[in-house]
Amino acid sequence: MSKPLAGIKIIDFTHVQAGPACTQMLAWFGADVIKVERPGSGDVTRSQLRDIPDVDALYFTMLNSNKKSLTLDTKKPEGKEVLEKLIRESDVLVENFGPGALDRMGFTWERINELNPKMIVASVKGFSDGHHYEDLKVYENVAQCAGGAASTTGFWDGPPTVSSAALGDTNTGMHLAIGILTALIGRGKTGKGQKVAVSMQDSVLNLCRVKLRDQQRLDRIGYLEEYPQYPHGKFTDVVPRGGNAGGGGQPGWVLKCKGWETDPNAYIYFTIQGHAWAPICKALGKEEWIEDKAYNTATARQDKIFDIFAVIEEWLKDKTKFEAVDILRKFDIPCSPVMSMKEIAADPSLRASGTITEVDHKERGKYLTVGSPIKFSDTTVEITGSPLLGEHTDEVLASLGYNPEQVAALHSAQAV
Ligand code: CAO
Repeated sequence: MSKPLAGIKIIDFTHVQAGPACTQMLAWFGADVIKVERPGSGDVTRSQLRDIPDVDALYFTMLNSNKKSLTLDTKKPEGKEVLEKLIRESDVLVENFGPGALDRMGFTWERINELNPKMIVASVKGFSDGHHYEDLKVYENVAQCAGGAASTTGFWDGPPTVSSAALGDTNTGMHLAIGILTALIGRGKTGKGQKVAVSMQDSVLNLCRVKLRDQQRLDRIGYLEEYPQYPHGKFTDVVPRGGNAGGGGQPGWVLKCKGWETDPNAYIYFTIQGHAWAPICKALGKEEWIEDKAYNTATARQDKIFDIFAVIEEWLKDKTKFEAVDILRKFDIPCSPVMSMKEIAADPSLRASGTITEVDHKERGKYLTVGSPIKFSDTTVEITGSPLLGEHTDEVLASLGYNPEQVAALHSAQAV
């Protein structure tokens, strides 16, 4: 069966992570994604953090699967001409250059719209248009700080902390993918393309929605009952860092299991779901707490929640994180082992579902990547290796109508 996005042609003018994560996902779902890269060097991630000399780095291969690579110097007149032809024939152009770079190249929104009124132009920037920081170049951790994630992550006695999850990069790319698909559906109704813009700050903030909820609650009542600061600690006028506390109405914490002294990940996350109090007591062998008024409501437990966690840790002392979860799941308690990346790479369920998948690369051989987290009933997502730099240059030029002599001329002008 043809893939849902088959026939959609995308000029992928992206680099590093935010843009490539977006176009990679669209390529997985069948779009024809042509990555445009500078001749000679290409996407900077090809050579960043290499583990094998002279071979595309994993940073690149894991974000650029299922794409074609066209080298093109879009600052040269010959290169601009090729890009113009591509724009005329494509549906979407995605870019995440620094602010103003596309305009400086001569490809303003107005110019692209003139070349192809059906074209959707999708951009990632650090900050949104008109923002007082709109001129800033931005990387992942900068966005996490700008979007409110860092000030609310970590422990209260430590500095603002960034997450290892790519909230600024891949998350922004996923927002952009939604924007592009929305614009494509819109174009089906109006026949017109449009500009889709997503900022990294906004995308981080969109994931920090509950922290803005907490700021407003704090402003009104002066405390936040689900934070470890309550009721024994102090609140200021800003949302504090809550360590590993649960962000909703269910208290939770990371708890030590057997072996934590030597294994940095011998922990589980344990959630005390209000209506699961009786099963929790049964699982822990603390049946006397079930009816005890000092324990049997969420409010009664609040001031001794860390004493309760200490009792659970005592119970966990002789159990590995996997043994503990195997017991707790029978009591319907929301919990998980803290998984290391090594454990995730070997996890049989993640392998079976294709979320962790092995891909072949022409020069690197086999490597692991994260496959599609989105599963379909009728669409199989196959992940193919990332392209070598310029691997599809001649093929793409031929598809644009360039004959072999013209292709050779572009090569000798170093425009491709
Ligand atoms: N041919 C010719 N020139 C090319 C080209 C090509 N194929 N591809 C890129 N270039 C040029 C651009 O036109 C630009 O030139 P000018 O600055 O002279 O106009 C130049 O390369 C550099 O582009 P850049 O500003 O995007 O690159 P940078 O390394 O300085 O900055 C980054 C990188 C990521 C900080 C910046 O691109 C950015 O802020 N992007 C938006 C936010 C974003 O996506 N960040 C996430 C990155 S993932 O962590």
